[in-house]
Amino acid sequence: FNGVAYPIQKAAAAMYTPSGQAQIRELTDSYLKNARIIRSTLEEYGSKIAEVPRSGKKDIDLAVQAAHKAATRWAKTSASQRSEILFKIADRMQKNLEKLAIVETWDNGKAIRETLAADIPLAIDHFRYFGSVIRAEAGEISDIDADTVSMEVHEPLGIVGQIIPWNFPILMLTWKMAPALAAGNCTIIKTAEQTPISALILFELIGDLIPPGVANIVTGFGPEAGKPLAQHPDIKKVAFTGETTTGRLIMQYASENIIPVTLELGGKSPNVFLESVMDKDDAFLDKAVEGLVLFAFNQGEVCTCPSRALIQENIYDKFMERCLTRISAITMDDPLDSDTMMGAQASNDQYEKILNYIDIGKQEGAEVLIGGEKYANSLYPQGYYIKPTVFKGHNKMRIFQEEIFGPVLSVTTFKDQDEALKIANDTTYGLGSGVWTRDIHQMQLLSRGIEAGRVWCNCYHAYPAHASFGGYKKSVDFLQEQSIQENTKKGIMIATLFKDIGCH
Ligand code: TXE
Repeated sequence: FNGVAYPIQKAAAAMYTPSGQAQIRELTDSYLKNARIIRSTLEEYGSKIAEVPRSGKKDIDLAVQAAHKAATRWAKTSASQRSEILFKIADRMQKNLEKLAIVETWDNGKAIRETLAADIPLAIDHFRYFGSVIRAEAGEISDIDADTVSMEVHEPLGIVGQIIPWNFPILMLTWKMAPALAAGNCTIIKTAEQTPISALILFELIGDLIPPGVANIVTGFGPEAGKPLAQHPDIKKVAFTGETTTGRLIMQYASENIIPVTLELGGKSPNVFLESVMDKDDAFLDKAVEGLVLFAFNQGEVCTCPSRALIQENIYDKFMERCLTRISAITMDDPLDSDTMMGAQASNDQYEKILNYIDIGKQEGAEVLIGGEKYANSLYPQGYYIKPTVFKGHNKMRIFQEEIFGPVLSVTTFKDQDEALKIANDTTYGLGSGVWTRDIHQMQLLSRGIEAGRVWCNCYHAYPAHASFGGYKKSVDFLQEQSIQENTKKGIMIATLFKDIGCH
């Protein structure tokens, strides 16, 4: 992990630390000019910024026809031709980094420092990654007997349907589209109705690089545009990211035509903090606290964000005191301001959902340690801002069991390793998780014992394209489509000292 210069690590560094702030400043100098222009065009809160098509079955049919025309020729292109196109897409995105970051912030509400330093650079890196690995992909030959060999070759599926959510519009699109195109498939992407704009702008930017019909984009609502896509008899695979109940529907639709499905659904990611995070000078402790605060409170609209913190009871007081101090330092302001650490929630629905869960937590008797209410941003007083919130309670509460998808952290304590494991696995989800300890034995035990597709150890939310990820239980199979050869994996990512995450 040390030495992997990965954009999200830099983004992480940039969030809270003085040196990180300087890095972000460098990135944002030229951007700020644009941001001011954009801001001055936003006359009042709630103004319309764009109109997008509300597509339906007819549009899906058109997209499938377009893909159908392109599919045979595209499938016959060489891996190096496709690789070159993916690299060109990455280069074009790199040149337009600021534009894409601003649009993404506008579309979703997340802070510009995230889109500028994480979302868009990660997307660019994934196009480069899949442009590279497709050239290295090799089949296998088995010797059957002296006269016979059996060959395994990889062939594209054809047209794939990809339905994405609103929390990482461009990155989510990339996670789905880059491997599909690399493998020689044509794709039809259905964006989330809340955030269609950045994906359209991206397509405008890269449209001339991709042969017509190979990559198609459709905007609109789930039941109107997503359903006919998942049901379409000419679709050979559906990839979906979103809510678990929607995932179930997608499986039903796809089953009508026996279409294989990849689902990435919700999460309730436990992060276990063991007593050995305490060290002589508190350096390790501070890093662990930083890791939790940084990733729990970037709007919390990340399927793997640490939404449950399990803290060993003998370190709870000191740990929590530091944690709350860090949380109080989080700045919430205009998402386009590069000093803003936490932006707005993505939509009114999501905002209401989170506030409702905050009420549920209070009614369940959980103790509010910080936050627990909306935040009135001076620039957009009616914007969808919620204060970073920490509840103390127990794992049977709904706020510990259900996906809130907001800046709400549910905290509980445990006595020993066995109890930690029991609490961590007491959930229907199994997506992300974290283990924080200086004891390698505990790390090994917990990282193998936690039922989650990714266990980060002494680090968090690093998403290198070349690190595997899976999913357990109702989270199904996270990022399976990231791998061109599909299979389910559990990824354990260990950072020895957590130093390159740049918390200090
Ligand atoms: O998700 P939906 P929503 C969770 C999170 C959030 C909740 C609701 O807890 O609060 O889901 O978010 C399309 N047929 N996650 O309502 O509805 C929809 O148009 C076909 C976790 O936005 O699942 C969009 O493109 N498609 C998640 C996509 O599905 C349908 C990220 C996701 O929307 C459809 C987002 C239908 N019947 C939300 N209904 C994660 N794991 O990252 C909707 N869609």
